[in-house]
Amino acid sequence: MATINKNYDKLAAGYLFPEIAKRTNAFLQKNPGTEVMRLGIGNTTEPLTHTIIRGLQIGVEKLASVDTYSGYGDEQGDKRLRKALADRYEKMGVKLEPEEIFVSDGAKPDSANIQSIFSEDSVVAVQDPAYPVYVDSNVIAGRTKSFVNGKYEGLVYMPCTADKGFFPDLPSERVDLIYLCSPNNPTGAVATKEQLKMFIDYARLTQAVIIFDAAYSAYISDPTLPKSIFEVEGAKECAIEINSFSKDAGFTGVRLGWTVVPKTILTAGEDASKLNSLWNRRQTTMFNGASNIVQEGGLASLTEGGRRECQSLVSYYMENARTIKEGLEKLGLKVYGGTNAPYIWMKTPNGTKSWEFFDKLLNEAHVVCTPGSGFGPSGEGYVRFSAFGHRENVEKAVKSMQDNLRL
Ligand code: PGU
Repeated sequence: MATINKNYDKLAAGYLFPEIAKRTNAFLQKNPGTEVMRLGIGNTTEPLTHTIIRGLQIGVEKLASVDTYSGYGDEQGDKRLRKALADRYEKMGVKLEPEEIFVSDGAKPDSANIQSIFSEDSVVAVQDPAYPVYVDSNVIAGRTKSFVNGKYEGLVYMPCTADKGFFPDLPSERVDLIYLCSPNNPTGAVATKEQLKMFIDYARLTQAVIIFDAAYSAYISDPTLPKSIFEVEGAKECAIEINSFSKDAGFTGVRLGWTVVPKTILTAGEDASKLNSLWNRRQTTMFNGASNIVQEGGLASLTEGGRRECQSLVSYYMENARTIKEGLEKLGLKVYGGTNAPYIWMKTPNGTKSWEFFDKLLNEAHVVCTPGSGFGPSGEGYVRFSAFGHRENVEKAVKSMQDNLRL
């Protein structure tokens, strides 16, 4: 008799973004013909650039001829792409072997799956609020107990509050795995080198491992802020980094990402290369490599021309971020983020709960946001706006909020 993985029953709610889509669709059914402006999910809207399209076309053309056709590739990714990514790190002063870089079909699956190479009884710490995948994947893996008062028992929440610039203090109890995300989803805060160093020193001292999600690193324009945790001394001994082609190359639907597992990470009683070989084992067993067509597109995005074009995509979305930020500020609202990050994190007025404000915004201004409480208990009383919309839509949303929102 089959029994289900009961850990799924522990999950407090449905996955955040389908829940938002469900509520938006319910609103549209009740109000047919209403134009809704979506600043909820961080989903890209602008077309792929010329160089990337050409790269993808090359990938397709190769499949049309017996001489250049390829079937299954290396599960870890095309060697050329791993090398190009290593070169990209080198430009930041970070030396990595291509064998330390694993190409994947995106940062979401990697950030959900990475926990599987750690022991079941690992104590996990997350920033609060955080991208929900870190928490939910550990709940499913059985590392938590019940959901009580907005928190999973057994999970260590590191509050990220406005008074501390949305960066957490070190955990006060002993933890084994620490998820950090910078630029942060949802708060838009970017960690400084000093802040990361504090966590790296802690991790080295306690042999904890940091899982660093850098999916939005391309949005950092301040040269003093680190785009990779490996820019900070000591990180190669304690950190795994996850990244994506989604947010700068526009691959949200195309699907491509990568994870760096250095061969120098210290874990209790194991060789330093053990985590690298475990992730290799995991990927070769459970993943058959990213699409060969898509990897050609990824390679094209890393050429000089490709990088330049991606930079203009990033600037486009950052202009949206500015429009949203200034629009909300004009309404007298308190906002954070949106300068080196594509998310604007807004304090709801008059202590309104996040979901309540979500409904108010949808009903009054026909704008969709993401309720902060969906990212963790410290997100209550905030909402997140995504800058990944089409300009016209973003401008309409801001105007509608200014004209229709009753504050
Ligand atoms: N990591 C972070 C921190 C993210 O915010 C997202 C997307 C990803 C990874 C996903 O990267 P892929 O390479 O595309 O897999 N966050 C979006 C989309 C929601 C979702 O479920 O992924 C968001 O709105 O938060």
